Amino acid sequence: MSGSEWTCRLSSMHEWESPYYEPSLPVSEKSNPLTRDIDRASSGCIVRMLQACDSQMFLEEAGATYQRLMSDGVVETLMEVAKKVELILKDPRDSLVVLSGCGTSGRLAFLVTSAFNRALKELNQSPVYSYIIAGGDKALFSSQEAPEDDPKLGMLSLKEACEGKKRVLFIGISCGLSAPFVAGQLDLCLQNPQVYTPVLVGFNPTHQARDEPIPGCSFTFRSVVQRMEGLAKSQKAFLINPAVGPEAISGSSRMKGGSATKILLEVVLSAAHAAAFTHTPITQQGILQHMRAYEKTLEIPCAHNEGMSALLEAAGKSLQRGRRVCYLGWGSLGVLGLVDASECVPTFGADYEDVRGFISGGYNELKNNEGPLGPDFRISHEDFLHLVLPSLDDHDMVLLIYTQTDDVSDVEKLARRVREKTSNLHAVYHRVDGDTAATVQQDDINKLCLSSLRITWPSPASGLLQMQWELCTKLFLNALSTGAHVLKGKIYQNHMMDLQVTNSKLYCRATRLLQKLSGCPESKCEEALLKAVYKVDNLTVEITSSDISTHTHTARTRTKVVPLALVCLLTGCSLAEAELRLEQQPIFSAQYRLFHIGQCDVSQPQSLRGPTHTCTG
Ligand code: S6P
Repeated sequence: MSGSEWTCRLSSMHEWESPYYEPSLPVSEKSNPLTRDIDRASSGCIVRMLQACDSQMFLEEAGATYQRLMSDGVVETLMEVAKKVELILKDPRDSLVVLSGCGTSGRLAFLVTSAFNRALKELNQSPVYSYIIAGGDKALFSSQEAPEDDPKLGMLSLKEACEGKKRVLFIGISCGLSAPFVAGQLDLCLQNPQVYTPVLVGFNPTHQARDEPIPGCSFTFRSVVQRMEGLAKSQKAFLINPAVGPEAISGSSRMKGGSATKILLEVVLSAAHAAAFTHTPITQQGILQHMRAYEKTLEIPCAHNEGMSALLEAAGKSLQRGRRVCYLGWGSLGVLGLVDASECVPTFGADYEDVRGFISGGYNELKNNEGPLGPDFRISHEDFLHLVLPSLDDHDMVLLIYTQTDDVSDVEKLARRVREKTSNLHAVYHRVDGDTAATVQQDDINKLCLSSLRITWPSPASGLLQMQWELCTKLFLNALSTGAHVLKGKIYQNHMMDLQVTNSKLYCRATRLLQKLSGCPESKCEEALLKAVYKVDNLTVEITSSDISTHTHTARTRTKVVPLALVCLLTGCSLAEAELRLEQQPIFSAQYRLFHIGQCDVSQPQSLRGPTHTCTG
């Protein structure tokens, strides 16, 4: 890379921090300058762009506008919270640590809670961790965006989880400091300090916390945060809110937001466990060491760029042909597969069948609060064999996700079954250097696969290594599903066009996007959005006088509302005409270029995503 390219890369690495860069938006909603051209990038370039975005999580604080993951203040708070957890671990009577969030934040609450309760079980200790996800367990594997707007539901679910408890450490996660569900829970904690100590995890500075009124409440997210700031001085409340930079796809907090949540929670809980059970004091150095292990984990995907872009290309091809991508996972990596797959629906407007995850052992492995979730949520490998495998062929991609500590003979058996139907079989697996167990089976699996990403780790298997495997797998899967949808043409610049408008955050994001892409005033954009939501060319008074929750409720059953609204705004055509145009040209990023900037030749499928951007370095 030349000197000027490097300077240019560095400046876009930090550009988002300038007070003049998209000043009205919080960090979590800004668009990332590094991925501005991701919609026109090659698969290799997409992989590198996503990695560059992930590496922003560990940028140094020196001279920066915002505090970072490893800033002194953040590390100090992590130590204080770890000490609170340690106290509960040492005397768990009538006590609970609750982790709660909406969407991805709730899914990570579940993942982390499961891992640390498992660790307690191995030590013959009773579980002290509990998770809450807005919308209940079905939200673990499907998009349930509406409960995010309900602060009362948040409060009630917290009260229910903590019934009879005298001491609760509540960890509320909201990457954007925005979810009313979490605000309601934090408010409950602040009103009952004799029982609850609130901790907030998110990735915006406090002054960027959402300040929109919440219907039926006297507080906003920001006012709750301000009350917590006051109490933080006396350690009666804790705020952990470093900035990790804008997401690669604007607002897609399942990516860095989710990864950073996992890192922070695991650092805190690991330190607390070490203090309570192995007399290892909680120190700044210990916390930083654990963080650096994660920072190193980020380098692993970089070492597998070629294999990664081949996987992304294969997944992209399957999706472009309207075929499937299936993840078959084992253990906690299987959970990550389930989560990544289910997030494609709200993130990319994907069909439930486009990307699906399955886990060995199904619900027995999962041990979620509500147990099996019924016929709409089939997640085991047996379900895959019965329901999905029979319809697969070479155009469908299947990815095995496992580690050497899983039942490798089971992996081989399943690989053989899959191979009978499709040659488009791939594997990502983790092993420890020098471990020769199951080498023969491993070689057999490799022979069955079109490509295998073998990730070799230097240290012996341990709790920390399992967490690193998980983070690494999360980064891989997020990159794979994001990249494949970019290749499918679902993204314009670095914005998701076809977002669902099913809660107030998404409604505001959709209106903003329409403003940005059409150049029309906010009121006109909101009007166009409502017309698309209600499927009318003229808005009635009843519609315009309804509140956002009515709009988002109606939008649950609608598809392509943002693309439709944009076509109407750009061309002035009716909804029916806009629908027709989208049918003729379903790849919306191309449609947009065609209408707006005339860059795209729709007759040439290769050029649908516009001229390919080449990336250096
Ligand atoms: C984001 C994901 C969403 C969010 C959810 C909670 O990629 O699709 O489901 O996780 O909206 O967001 P937050 O900011 O409260 O963590």
